[in-house]
Amino acid sequence: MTSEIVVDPAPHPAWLPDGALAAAGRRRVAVATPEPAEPQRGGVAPPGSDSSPQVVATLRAELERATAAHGGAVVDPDGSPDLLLALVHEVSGPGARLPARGPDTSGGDGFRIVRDGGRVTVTAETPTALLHGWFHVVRHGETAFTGPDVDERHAPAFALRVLDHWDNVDVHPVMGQVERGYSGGSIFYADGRVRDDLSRVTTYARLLAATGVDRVCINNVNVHAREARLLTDDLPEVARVAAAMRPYGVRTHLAVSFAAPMTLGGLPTSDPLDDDVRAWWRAAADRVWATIPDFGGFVVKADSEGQPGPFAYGRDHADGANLLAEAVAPHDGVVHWRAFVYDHTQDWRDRTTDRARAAYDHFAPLDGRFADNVVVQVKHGPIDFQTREAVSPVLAGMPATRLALELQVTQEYTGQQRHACYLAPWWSENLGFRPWGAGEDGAAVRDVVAGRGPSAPAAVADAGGGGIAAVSNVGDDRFWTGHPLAQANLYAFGRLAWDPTLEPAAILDEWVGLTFAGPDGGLEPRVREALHAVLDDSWRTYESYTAPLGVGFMVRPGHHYGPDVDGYEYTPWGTYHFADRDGIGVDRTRATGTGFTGQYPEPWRDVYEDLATCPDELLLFFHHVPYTHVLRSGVTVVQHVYDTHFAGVERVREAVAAWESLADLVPGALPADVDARVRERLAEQLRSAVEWRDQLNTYFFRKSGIPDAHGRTIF
Ligand code: GCW
Repeated sequence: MTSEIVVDPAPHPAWLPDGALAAAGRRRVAVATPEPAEPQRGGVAPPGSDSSPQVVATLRAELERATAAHGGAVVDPDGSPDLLLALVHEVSGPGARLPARGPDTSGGDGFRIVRDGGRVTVTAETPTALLHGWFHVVRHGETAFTGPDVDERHAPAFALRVLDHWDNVDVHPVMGQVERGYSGGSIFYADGRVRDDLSRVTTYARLLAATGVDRVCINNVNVHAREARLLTDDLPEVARVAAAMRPYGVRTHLAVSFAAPMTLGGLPTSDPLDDDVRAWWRAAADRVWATIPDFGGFVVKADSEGQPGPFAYGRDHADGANLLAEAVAPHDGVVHWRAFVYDHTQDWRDRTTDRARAAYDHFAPLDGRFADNVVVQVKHGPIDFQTREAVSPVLAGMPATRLALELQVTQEYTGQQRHACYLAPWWSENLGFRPWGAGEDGAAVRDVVAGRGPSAPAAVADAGGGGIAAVSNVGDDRFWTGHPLAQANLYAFGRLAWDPTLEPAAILDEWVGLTFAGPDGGLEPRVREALHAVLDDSWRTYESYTAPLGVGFMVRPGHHYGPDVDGYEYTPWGTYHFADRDGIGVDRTRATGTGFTGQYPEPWRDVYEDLATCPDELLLFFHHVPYTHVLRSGVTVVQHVYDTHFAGVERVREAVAAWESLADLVPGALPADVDARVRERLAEQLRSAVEWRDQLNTYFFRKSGIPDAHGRTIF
């Protein structure tokens, strides 16, 4: 008989294996509610009803599950539990009121945790906040109980913490089931409809609740004809998805098409100032909230890459966004309106048009005109989720607007979940970027999107800003994310959405401790070490063997995987590097280039403008320089390309070796299926890194004629 690997059809438990619940599960635990909040009808509240009783039921089920697995017990609140989770009308004790309330948030999301002589009490004003408190305890394992006495308050930095799915209902002929998805099909849709079995969606909501994400937009921002109908004919199906996530306090959003009044409503126009169009959107929103009372809101990509928008009617994006805002306002809904607007039919011969300028040029003049329930959602960089690019100046240019930072967890440009690339360090850099330097009290991007940017008006501040959003990397793959180690990116996004000041290495440590917890909650220390070795610097490693010095792209057009230096050079997409025999880079200066540097406030407008002060890692993003330009490291641009590409491959080899050093732990501390998948991905990463190295080095050698100073092999 051949030995077959039996594949467990259940999804991988990610960061919530039963072992991760061991510390709490061994103890006496209790839930207290101020008044009976038991759900009606056999434990399940009717779909669309208030989520609170359901989340209380979830919490009880979590405790039952943990104690059943680990020998503890669920006891009465007055039975001197080791852990008491108590819902209270108002969190009392030292400190101010819990923050993170806004008109469109689900209430106080924070909780208080007190540890006193080994007894832990968590109090919160809402069941969802209490659930977050429970997962906080889980995350801390034994130390949640054995650590020194504490009295702490925890609340999310951002009121809105969203994952956007680019999932299509129908398989798109080019983009597939999930646009830029590298983890199989959609967890929401199969066979052209919402899945019958949505249990996996509930498991997903559980994983998200354990990180801090509390909203999910369930369809692609490129809204095709089939997907548009989620807003109308398919509402009962959307309600089923919402019901699947509600038990974990996760709210549902939909991406909608700006042309819906025409394509779905049969109107002759979608003009945002047309009365019939306004009435159509109001009626559409009324129907949505009548079906799903805790629905979150709409996400819109308009006038971008072929999606319809207000420009067709000579209107601007404030007109467009406010049209939808008016429709959802009676329901406390929110509109996430994306700032990703640029000309994708550019003439490559035209050196004056600069895609990097587009979002600011379109949106900054509209500051102050957006309704209070509009969030303008801004990609972190001015181009498109590159491995390295400058921080978008839009984030500093719209003080009177609720802005959200948009990140990409799915690794479109960062190795497509075939390469291990832990993105938290990159996101942290963006969140911590200070657009005004030490000025404006040193405010950072994370302050701006929390509504605490300089001169934020009360409406922006009170709403807690626009928060954070990211494109999910999840699919119906057994490991959720294709590459098992890409789960760390999803986890890290959720944790940074809750607390953007967390250290990436500390987040990774949490993720490892939970994900690789043994049955009793313990972790083999070598697993921790190896995962830090593989992941801590993996984003910089990826950067080193791909596009250099902030120039971006150089990927294969269309699918965006693997090297193709000139792939986009003569295309309409506006993503050029301008390499010739003498030099490379995009001149975005005010003096001689596109003037993009002028979109930044001081100090960056001058720091980036001047070759002498522009940071090397963004050199080619802002300047066109000769290959012989000497970097701060003392080497020339072309030598830097050679050095980093050779070194990058060696670092991938080291990652492979670090993983292989765990071979004796398989199976056991390291499950065989995880090991097999990671090995397969690492082999592809190494192959691909070699390809990147050789193509990039050869390209620049052939262009410049300058040999490698160390005489290494270039083709
Ligand atoms: O990065 C680009 C992707 C598109 C995507 C677009 C966007 C959903 O290549 O696939 O479309 O960004 O963010 O809208």
